[in-house]
Amino acid sequence: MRYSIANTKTTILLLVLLMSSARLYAEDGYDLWLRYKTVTDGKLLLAYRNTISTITVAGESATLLAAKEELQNGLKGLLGKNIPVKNLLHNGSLLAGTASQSAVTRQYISKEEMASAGGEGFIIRSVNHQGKNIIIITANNDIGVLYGCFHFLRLLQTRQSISKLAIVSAPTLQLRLLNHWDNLDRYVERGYAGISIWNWHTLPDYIDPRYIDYARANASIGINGVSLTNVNANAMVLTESYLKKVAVLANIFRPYGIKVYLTARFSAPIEIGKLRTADPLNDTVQKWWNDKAKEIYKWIPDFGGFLVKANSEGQPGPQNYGRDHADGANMLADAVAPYKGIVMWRAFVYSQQSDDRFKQAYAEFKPLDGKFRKNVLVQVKNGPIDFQPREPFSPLFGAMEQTSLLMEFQITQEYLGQATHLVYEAPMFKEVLGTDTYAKGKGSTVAKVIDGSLYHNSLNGMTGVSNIGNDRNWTGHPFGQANWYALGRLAWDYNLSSEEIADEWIRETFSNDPSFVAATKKIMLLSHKALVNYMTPLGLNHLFGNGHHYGPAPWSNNLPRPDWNPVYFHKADSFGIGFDRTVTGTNALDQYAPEVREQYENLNTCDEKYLLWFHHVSWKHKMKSGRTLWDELCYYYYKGTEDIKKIEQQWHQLEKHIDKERFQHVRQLLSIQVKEAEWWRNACLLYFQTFSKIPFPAGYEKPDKSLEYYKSLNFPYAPGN
Ligand code: GCV
Repeated sequence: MRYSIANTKTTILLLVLLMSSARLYAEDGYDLWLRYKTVTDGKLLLAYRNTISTITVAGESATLLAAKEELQNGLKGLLGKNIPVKNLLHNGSLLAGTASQSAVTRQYISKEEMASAGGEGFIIRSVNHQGKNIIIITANNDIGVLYGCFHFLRLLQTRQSISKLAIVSAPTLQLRLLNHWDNLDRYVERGYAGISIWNWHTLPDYIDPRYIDYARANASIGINGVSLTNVNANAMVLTESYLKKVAVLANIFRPYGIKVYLTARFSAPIEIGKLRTADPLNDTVQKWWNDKAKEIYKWIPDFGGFLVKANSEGQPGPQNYGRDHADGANMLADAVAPYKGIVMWRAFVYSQQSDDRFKQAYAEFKPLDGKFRKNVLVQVKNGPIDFQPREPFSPLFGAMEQTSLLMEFQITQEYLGQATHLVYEAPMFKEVLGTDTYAKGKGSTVAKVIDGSLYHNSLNGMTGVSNIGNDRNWTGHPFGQANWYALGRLAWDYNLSSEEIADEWIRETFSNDPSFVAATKKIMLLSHKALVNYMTPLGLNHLFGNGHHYGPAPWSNNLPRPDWNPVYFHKADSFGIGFDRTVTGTNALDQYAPEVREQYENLNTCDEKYLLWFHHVSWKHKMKSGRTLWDELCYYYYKGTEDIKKIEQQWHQLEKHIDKERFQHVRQLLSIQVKEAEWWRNACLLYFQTFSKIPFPAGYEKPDKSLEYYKSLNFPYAPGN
């Protein structure tokens, strides 16, 4: 065989080209849940093709153009053929537009029905119009039409029948937000999926197509606002050169119904305004913020408003000037009020002076109830401490009758194995939303507090601290996408079950193969429980290594502030373990309504999943299972680890059902997760055993390493260090 050098070069080139085109089409997770792969069930494909023949969009706004494009692309993918856009209606037309723009729509959908869709909701209806079967997707506003189009595509993506549609859907919450903790240098605080997607350097001139796909993804799940920057804020973002960049992002997001918010550093008047003070009661400071608001709205006419972290973890705030949170929030609220802006003022505060970090937010904010302007929401983390794997609800929910509260969940898995562990967070979100605060008697759930219905608040909403970065698949762990998805879907309708949301997401993201869907759903629904058990069972919390918050370090006690050290949180001693928050302890339980307090204050009736949140319990205490507390702790640490092993095995069975890229990615991460569950279990139990002095119950495999070994591990490269 004769091979010339030129031939060899050509072959190599061809191979490289082939490989790179294979890479282009590889399933890298970029498309999220908007994959729009052609329906493979021939019968169903035919039924869909017979039902949809053309697209008609009534109107030409940027939002409706986005809707049209999404329908065209989505249907082309799903149906495997072009669906033409036509002005006239045909049999099989999809008619999208507001009722005001379409006489045909008005003919079939009454004013009352339209009213039920509200400002952002939509209606999807199959009708027979002059002998033609058509499907109407309508709303009171263009954005509702776009949401309706995404929902319609979801029906096909999840293989539902579209033959007789009669859907009305309206969001349960007004503000459905993401909070990015992205710094201007693109470092993402608690971000585990690369650097920030906001490329401040190339903005405003270069528009990364990712910005548009980000907006599409958010709109598809109903997210309607994003705070772009870290709550540990940099005042520079409020300067003109950055506002021009922010304005470009706002322009991109606007057609998708997404408003932009910025974090406001409280000391900005000093840092970028050259004032000598940031005292909120000072006239010059107030004028500075008023002028700043005017300038912002010049660049971004629909700017959403400010998100503020003040007097928390070293951030400046009104207390620096002897003022309170209401003084600070109201000053900013007054500045944005003329433009219908809002202020989201965070309640994540805790100080060294308090005898219990759990109590601090309530102690500072409860006395201020009624003092905030109407355009202020107090943004409260779901639990009283800090996004632990499981927390009881923050006592502020239900306690603030005259204040709008915004729920803050954390999508990024700071304390949940970050982007390495597979954890589906919807069950955790739902657990909090469904808990009864008893603030106005039985049925006063946290959900009813944050949707404003309990106290008739004018503003309401939910936000998630984003897990998005510039990793090709957006979230690092392929299953991290499910948590972004779940936050949006729950903010739209918190009555959806974790199972329903998982079902949708799996079908849209991976496959509709029934055995894959069933098995993956099982994995997802078990994952949070498993993680709680191998990390912090029975109400343990904050056992994480300082700084990185990744691995276990329950022994850690070297930080100057006691409430930053794990030993402060678990209080293990020779008698037992747990934090006494009853009257014999810090009495934090008193911050809850009496019915909630009663549920938790009795050691024997307290829900055991929260036991060590509220009680210091003897190692020998008899649990409901009949085991002693020590044995129960061992039982759960081992159970969590076994469950994650089970999940790993179940995933291995699924290889043939999906693409090899994502299968392998998840498989390899699961093998790390299994090892790390064992690490958590062994490190925690060996350490707690130094107090309990009780052997492991019979039948458990003994840790193969010593406590000294686990204590010697450190993570200089872990994010957060
Ligand atoms: C943005 C925790 C995190 C911090 C975060 C803070 C907050 O303490 O570890 O990184 O700071 O919460 O929510 O403000």
